[in-house]
Amino acid sequence: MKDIVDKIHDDIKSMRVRGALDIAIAASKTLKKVATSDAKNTPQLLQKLKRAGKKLKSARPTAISLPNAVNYILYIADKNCHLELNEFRRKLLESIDRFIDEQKSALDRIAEIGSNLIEDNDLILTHCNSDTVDMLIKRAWDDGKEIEVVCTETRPRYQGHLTAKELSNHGIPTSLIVDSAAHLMMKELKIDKVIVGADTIYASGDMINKIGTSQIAICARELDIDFIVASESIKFSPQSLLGSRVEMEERDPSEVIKSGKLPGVRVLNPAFDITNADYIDIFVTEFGVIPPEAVYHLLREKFGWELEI
Ligand code: RI2
Repeated sequence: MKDIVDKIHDDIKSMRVRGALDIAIAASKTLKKVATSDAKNTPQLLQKLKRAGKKLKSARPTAISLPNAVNYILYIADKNCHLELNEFRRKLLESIDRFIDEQKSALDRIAEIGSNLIEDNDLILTHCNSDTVDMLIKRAWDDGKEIEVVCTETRPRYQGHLTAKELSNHGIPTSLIVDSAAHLMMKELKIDKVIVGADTIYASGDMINKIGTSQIAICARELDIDFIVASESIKFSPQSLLGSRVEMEERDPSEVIKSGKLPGVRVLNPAFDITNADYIDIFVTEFGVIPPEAVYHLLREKFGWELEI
């Protein structure tokens, strides 16, 4: 049987498990399993956890939520490595459970805060598939807001179809457009708000999300449409305070062209792009609504531990 760490690594890499928050939670649950596995003593278990963490972090490079979750759990493990094995395990499992619960509460809090930003008759455009955005929009609908949503398909993997299905199953009037119709539809349908999720947010307020997000943000600015990012703080990059940048994932050409090639043509498949802070109006986080300029302060306040390592 395949080792659980290898299995989850492969699930994340192949995007069977996807979405920035979901991959962080999947990695946390995997480390929880490793924490309950056989070991002779604390140093041995700590070694196992570090090996597993390294493997999990290598599954996909761009969403900072993945290393943030793993690094946090390893930080707690390191801090408690003086404890004897059973006590070490107990402490660690408790911390992982608390961490996972905090992520779920963050999602809920963002939905609550975000719903208050939505007005009756708002026409919202979203790109790709973000659980955070889905939750926010569904909460607004449940709170009685009469809204409609336009989803972009999000080639090449069509995650926009997932969003459209989810929101329409919830009873929300939903339309689907091809990615290249975004500008025209934003203008003709008179979109009120664009709301997207995030994979990584830098201290500068620049934000990484699914490929195509940045051009939608530029269109939103041209048309004077609010551009809102809904994101848990787990997607903020503490290392960006020190100038560090994540690797931008480039996926297999076979996701774009079934055969993987067009004779004589190089097929490129970048999975993410960076939206400049200048094009972002606000971030909705579990700590409240903040402008891009406030990301720096939030990072210093909430992720000080990360910079101590
Ligand atoms: P939640 C996804 O990445 C999308 O880019 C989405 O906007 C972002 O993660 C955040 O998703 P991918 O895994 O955490 O589809 O809000 O490449 O679910």
